Amino acid sequence: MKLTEAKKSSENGCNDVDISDRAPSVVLRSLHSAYITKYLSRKTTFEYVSSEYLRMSGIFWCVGAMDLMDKREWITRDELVTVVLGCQKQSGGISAAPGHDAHVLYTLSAVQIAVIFDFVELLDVDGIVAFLKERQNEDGSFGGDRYNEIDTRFTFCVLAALYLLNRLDTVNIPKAVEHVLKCQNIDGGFGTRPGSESHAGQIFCCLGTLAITGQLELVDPTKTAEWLAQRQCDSGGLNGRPDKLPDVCYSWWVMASLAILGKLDWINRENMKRYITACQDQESGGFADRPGDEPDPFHTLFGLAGLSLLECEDLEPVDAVFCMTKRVLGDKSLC
Ligand code: GRG
Repeated sequence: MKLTEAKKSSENGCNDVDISDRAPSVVLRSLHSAYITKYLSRKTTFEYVSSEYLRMSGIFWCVGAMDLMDKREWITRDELVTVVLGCQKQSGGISAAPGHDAHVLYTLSAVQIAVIFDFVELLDVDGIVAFLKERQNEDGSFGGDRYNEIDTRFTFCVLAALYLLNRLDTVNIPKAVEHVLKCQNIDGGFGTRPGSESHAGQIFCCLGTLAITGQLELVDPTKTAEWLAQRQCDSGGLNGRPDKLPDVCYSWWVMASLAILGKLDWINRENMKRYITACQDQESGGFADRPGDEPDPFHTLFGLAGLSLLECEDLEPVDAVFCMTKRVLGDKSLC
């Protein structure tokens, strides 16, 4: 039975959830590492098979979550090298899984995995860079793949991957920044494209892009941070836009954005921690979007990363731009 029910909060008009007194309040580290190990070892489950289309990112979420808990020996470097190299296409880009098309989303995830397990030198870096460079349009925007759907997520993916590969100079940075600024709205937020609704995930991508390119001073931090801080509901959880339910992944997208702006103290940390820890599954391990829902690797990474931003429970410090530990990034860490 679900521990929570969605309810309308009378106080701020935001959809919210109740947190049960029985919900966990400390980080269940060993359960989470068991959950991740089991998730990647049971390759015939419906959950695993049906998520093939995003596999490379799924592996990054698992690898990233384990790295935040300082677990290194749960998977071999060789296994990850085989997976990543098996997905590099003739275009140079990397796909979610063998037989799928290359996309910037999975190319960034593959580069992040290679950085965490220290095998960038085994990648065809020139091929990756050529694929990423080709995604830029005349107006500075980036498409995700050869079909050229435009989204500020893809701008972030390209620039983050190039930064991690030391090849940022390959694309037109002033044009990329100009395009990102056109995606800002009068409420201080950013959307997928010029004129699109502000959304916390896109704000993260746009601020991350500006941080990577050293152009953060082009935004008014107060206005954007106000919009972000208003995402906190009475339960302590954060939503991604007004009048939506809280979701543990926004503990990352919103808090990382506030951290990039130097305004992480604009959310109530205690309530935030209470919400994130309540999203843990105390039987199987892993985090869900909301307390009592089914856990998955996506919410597990972003739940742990959110707790790391809050400096909780012995988790490795996380970089707010790359969602990777500062330990693996070394002097590449930005925030
Ligand atoms: C991991 C560092 C790192 C980068 C990846 C792909 C990407 C870069 C960022 C994605 C940012 C983003 C758009 C996150 C939002 C994801 C999400 C839960 C979307 C759901 O949107 P809706 O409209 O949900 O279905 P809401 O919460 O608005 O109801």
